[in-house]
Formats: sequence, C-alpha cells, structure tokens
Amino acid sequence: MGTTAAIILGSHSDWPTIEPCYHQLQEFEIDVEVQVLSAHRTPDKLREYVLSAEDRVGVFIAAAGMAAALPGAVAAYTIRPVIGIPVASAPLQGIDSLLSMVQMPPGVPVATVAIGSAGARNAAILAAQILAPSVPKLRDRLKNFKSKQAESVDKNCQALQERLRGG
Ligand code: RP5
Repeated sequence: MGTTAAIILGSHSDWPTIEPCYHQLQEFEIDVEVQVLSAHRTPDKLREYVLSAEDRVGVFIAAAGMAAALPGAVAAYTIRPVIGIPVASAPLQGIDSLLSMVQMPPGVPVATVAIGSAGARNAAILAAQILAPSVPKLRDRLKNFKSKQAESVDKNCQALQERLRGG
C-alpha cells in the first residue's frame, strides 16, 4: 500500500481552513500531495487523478464546502480510505458540507471529521493512524504526539490552578 497522503481541495479558497492538516502531516513526516479538483467543476480530472494515485496514495483527504460531493466522489473511485473535511463556506457555515459528507449512502464510506480547522487537524492525525501499520516510525511519532499533548494539558492545568491561587 502507498504511504503518501493526498489532500484534495474542492477550491483553492478552502486552503486557509485546510492548511493545519498539511502542517500536521508534515510534522509526522508523511509525504503529502495537494490538488485542487472539484467533483462538480472538474469531474473528469478528479476521476483521472484518483485512479492514477491509487498505487502511491494510502489515504485520501478531501475538503470541500457547500454541497460537498468531493469526498464521496473520491470514495466512488478508490478502495483507499477517504477522510472528508467539511469547510464552512457561507452562508450555512459548513452544516451543508457536513451533512453532504456524513450522509453517504451505504456501500461508500467517508470518514467525516469536524467542520473547519479542528477537523483539518484531526484528519491529519487520523490519516497518520491509518498509515501507521505500514510505516513503523509513524507509530512512535503518534505515541510521542499523544504524550506531548497530554503534557501540555497538564502544564495548562497547573498554570490555571496557580493563577486561581493568585500565584
Ligand atoms: C466548494 O465550493 C469548494 O470546496 C468551496 O468550499 C466552495 C466555494 O468555492 P469557490 O467559489 O470559493 O471556488 O466546491
């Protein structure tokens, strides 16, 4: 199985929301490729890309706003896992894209994360977890990530308690 993560954006306008996903993947030292391809605006190119990426890509991350058909369209062409990130494009603030992604018909799953940048970061972590069985070093990086995260919660808790004690 390929160990590259592919991020597909429905529009270049989705990038500011999705950038944290890219940086998180880089932190895990995962090879990433980024494409702007749309289920509605460039359907032929999307199909061509997904079919051609099958061998090198281990997980697809598809981000889109509005009537977000993109992750479902990607999932239609691949047996690799597909993670969908709903983007909060106006005026429905991402509820529209969340429902489009999460309500996939049975037989074509999309692992949908939270709307916006929190979801973008989680998509990268989930992608790392999906790739980890094929990349032994990734397991250590994920464990390290989790312990650093827990440490930072502890530190913040202590800082808060000191502030409350007037320290
Ligand atoms: C979706 O439509 C894109 O993913 C984007 O979130 C939204 C608006 O696209 P632009 O008009 O900004 O290109 O397909």
